[in-house]
Amino acid sequence: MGAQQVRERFAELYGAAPEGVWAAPGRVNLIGEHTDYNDGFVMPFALPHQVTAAVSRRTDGVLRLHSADIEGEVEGEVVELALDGLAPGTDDDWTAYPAGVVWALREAGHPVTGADVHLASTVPTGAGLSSSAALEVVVALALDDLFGLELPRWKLARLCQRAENVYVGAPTGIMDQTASACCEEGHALFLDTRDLSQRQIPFDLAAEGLRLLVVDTRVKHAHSGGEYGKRRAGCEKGAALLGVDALRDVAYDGLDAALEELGSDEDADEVRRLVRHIVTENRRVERVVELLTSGDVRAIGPVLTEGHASLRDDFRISCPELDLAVDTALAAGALGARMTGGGFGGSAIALAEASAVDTLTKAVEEAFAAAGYTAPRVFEAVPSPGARRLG
Ligand code: GAF
Repeated sequence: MGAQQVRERFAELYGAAPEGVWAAPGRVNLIGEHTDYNDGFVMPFALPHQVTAAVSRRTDGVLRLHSADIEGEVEGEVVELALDGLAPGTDDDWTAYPAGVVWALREAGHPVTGADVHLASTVPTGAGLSSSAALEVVVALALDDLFGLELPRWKLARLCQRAENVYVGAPTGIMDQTASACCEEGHALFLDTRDLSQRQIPFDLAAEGLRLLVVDTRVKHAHSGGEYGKRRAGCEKGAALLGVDALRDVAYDGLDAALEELGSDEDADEVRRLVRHIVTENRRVERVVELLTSGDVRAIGPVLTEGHASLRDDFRISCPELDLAVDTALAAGALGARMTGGGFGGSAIALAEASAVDTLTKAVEEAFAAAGYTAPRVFEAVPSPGARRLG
């Protein structure tokens, strides 16, 4: 959605031009899944798909929200909310994300006195590509600019996470908001979620003759549902049983000893599997960083595929559509493939030679049709810029 279109629609809705237009992207996570609430490592990059927001300040304690095209919703009326009435659990539709950000900013003591907001999104929703984080971050960045808050990007991400955890009620980690706020074009973001230290890792696939395809299975997922929270609770239980602050503290070399310590009865089995995924996944992120920094991009393929097996067999958050996308991509010549994001639906990614893209896309589409699944949406993901002001 172009900035000009969003600006014009804002003027139609609110009767004056907006003070500015901002954009924040969705993301693909290359590797490092469910590690973020275990103080671990993640490695997302920004998509070209983004949420664009035209925003003006208000001084009367009113927040007006309008969205052009939140997927699955008919374009509705302008929603008007009183800032003093904002409270966790009061909104149960898309407005909870921007309203939650305003609530989190004010709760942290920032002087936000109201706003008119018009949003348009090109990020597929429920596809594991962080459409909600993009929605939060674009609003946070616009308000930060307009009210002169000058918050660092990591802090904006934290406030957005608070909006999602407390206001919306989804117990997610910090990866998606940080990705949307901090990613850079042509790079993947190596983020240590313990202290939020970051490194931008050059990730120029085109220069290598490679492509990264996203297969949106169209199986919708939601993190406020119970399964995400159950995995999180299981990881916390594992950390407590092992006497560490977070599973990040279990060293890869000490994994066998840790698994033994957890015992071998049936009850311990689930926790053991969760621990094994987190510890090996952190190692995989480090491995991908090493390979990318040494210029061996093709060699990350098998590491991605290993990550999928771990999410499917140990963390148990894949689904038949994601497995079919991954298996078909690999059989059609992908160098590596895995599900990406929170799981239970959403998207898979496949790393492939540029020359293999058409064959691979066709193979996935045919496999979905043969299985009787809804047609997937397959597109190329190019590492794109993070959140920014457009005008
Ligand atoms: C979702 C969450 F929002 C993230 O915090 C992260 O846990 C991810 O699932 C899994 O890696 O996107």
